[in-house]
Amino acid sequence: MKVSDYVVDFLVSKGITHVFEVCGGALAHLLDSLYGRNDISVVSMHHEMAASMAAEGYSRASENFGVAMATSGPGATNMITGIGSCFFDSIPCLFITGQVNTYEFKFDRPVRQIGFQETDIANIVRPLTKKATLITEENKIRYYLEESISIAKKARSGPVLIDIPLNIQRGFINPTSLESYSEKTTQIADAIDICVLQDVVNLIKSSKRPVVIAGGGIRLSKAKNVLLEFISKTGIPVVTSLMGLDSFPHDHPLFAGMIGTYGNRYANLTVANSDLVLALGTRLDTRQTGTRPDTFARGARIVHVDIDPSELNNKVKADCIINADVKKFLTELIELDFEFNKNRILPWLGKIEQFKDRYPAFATPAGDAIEPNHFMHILSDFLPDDAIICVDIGQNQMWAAQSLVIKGTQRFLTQGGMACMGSALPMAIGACFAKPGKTVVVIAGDGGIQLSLQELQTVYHHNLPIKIIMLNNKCYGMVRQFQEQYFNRRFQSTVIGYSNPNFQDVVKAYRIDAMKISCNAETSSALHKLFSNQRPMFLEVDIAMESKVAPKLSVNRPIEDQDPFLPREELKSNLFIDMLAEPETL
Ligand SMILES: Cc1ncc(C[n+]2csc(CCOP(=O)(O)OP(=O)(O)O)c2C)c(N)n1
Ligand SMILES: [Mg+2]
Repeated sequence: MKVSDYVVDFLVSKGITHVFEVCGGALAHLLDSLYGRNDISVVSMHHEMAASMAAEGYSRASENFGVAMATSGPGATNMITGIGSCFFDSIPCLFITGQVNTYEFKFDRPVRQIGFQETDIANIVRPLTKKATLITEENKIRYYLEESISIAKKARSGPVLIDIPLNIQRGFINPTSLESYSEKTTQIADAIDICVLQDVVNLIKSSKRPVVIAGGGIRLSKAKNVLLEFISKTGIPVVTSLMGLDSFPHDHPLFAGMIGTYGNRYANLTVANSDLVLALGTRLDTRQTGTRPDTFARGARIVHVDIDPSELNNKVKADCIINADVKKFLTELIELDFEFNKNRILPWLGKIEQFKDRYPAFATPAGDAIEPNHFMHILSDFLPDDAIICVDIGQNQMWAAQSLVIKGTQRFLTQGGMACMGSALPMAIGACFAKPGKTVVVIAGDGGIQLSLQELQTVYHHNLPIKIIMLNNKCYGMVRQFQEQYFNRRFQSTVIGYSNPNFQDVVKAYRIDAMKISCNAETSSALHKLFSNQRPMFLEVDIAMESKVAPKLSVNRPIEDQDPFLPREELKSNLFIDMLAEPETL
């Protein structure tokens, strides 16, 4: 049997339905093995970055793993950004690259290149993958495929790459006599120490202002339902990180918003004031804690649970660290069957409601102009309970995160660590193939969409029911806002030197229906139209260039003190903890 046929059979046996790729000579045999198959399909993208991110979207949406393929040299290097995104956000994904024949590969000879487009991609992506392997023997194909998938999916999950030279692709093997990979035993202890769990129970019982921070790990460990169970048992309010945004329903009475630099003010106040933080499956990144982690939740005992031991006691020092899968932690905690008197935290819940009333995530605009946070709130009403919302990078991402009401089984897919402009559209394409029939929405800005515009052709070609909503502020808004705050409005390269095409014309050139709105009165009917059919559609939403993401945490401020700043007396009246002195340097 040909090795390339074996690779395709292997993917099918793992439940893979689609492979995202851009062709090239070094992929020739793998592509040929995909020809005419009816158990797996090829989705030909128009840029390898998009192929890598479509695989990422497929993986995020399917909760299996995605596969992208590219040719050697530029094809392989173009995938690096998607590979890195999977690494930072713990997304299991298999990247397959074609390589020149092993007899044309330089190995350790002191030349730059021997074969045409020869590029040592495995070594290049090693710091961005859990494992990157150049295959030099046909008979190792089964071993490395099995090993790679096992490593990719095992917590903490992430991307793997397999580089397959042409002569290996076309080589012949006897599939029944191939070496297989047997998984090594996991290093995580089987049961969590009962004394540690008991300590956590005691902390919960004695706390008056507890809060759960749900991170991306809740989704990754499939702990959404057990988290809901834990919350209904204890009545503890929940905030999420950006990555954890879809791990708890926003219409739940105990949902208290998203925390962080661009977090909801009420969410940040909740964490700042808490006396017990249960941080579950979150790395407590600087974007969540602010630039001074020592000031973060400084009145609270912190219990930090994470599958990755290196993330524990990393930026934030916790009182109790537990290296475990969060699903396992929550399940074992619930099994202890402890009683928790919910009444003791009623005043705390009342306070959180007060914060929500006082500092809502959006306001109804006074004039005609579209206010992005308000727009997101209206949009939520149109989204089916199982919609997959793919969100790009920039102000648009933060408005969506602050004000969409994520409910039912809705997904919110966005890149956290890599945060690459132009990622939402290809991720949506991947999500569409992973979950056919679901409404898939893209939210992007005018700057970001241009990095993936060519993929409108993929959308058209497959008639994917993707609803693209582009917020047009005619600039790189997120960086412009930064320049306004810290660079005295010197808008180099965000406004100066930046321009847009006529998006309506461009989108129509791809034979996709396009609409545009510029005032509030048009919003509802446009959204109605957008979601009235199963065709791809594009909605351009004109917003003011000056639109800001607010609130926003400035450098050196603790999370409770976001910009626009509250009068000091008002901030003080919101705090159960001591107010910090003004920072000396901003
Ligand atoms: C590939 C890439 N290049 C640069 C950046 C830095 N960056 C972050 S947000 C942003 C501006 C995004 O502009 P736009 O897509 O119009 O969104 P807006 O902030 O205006 O909503 C830039 C340039 C990035 N995240 N990704
Ligand atoms: Mg913009």
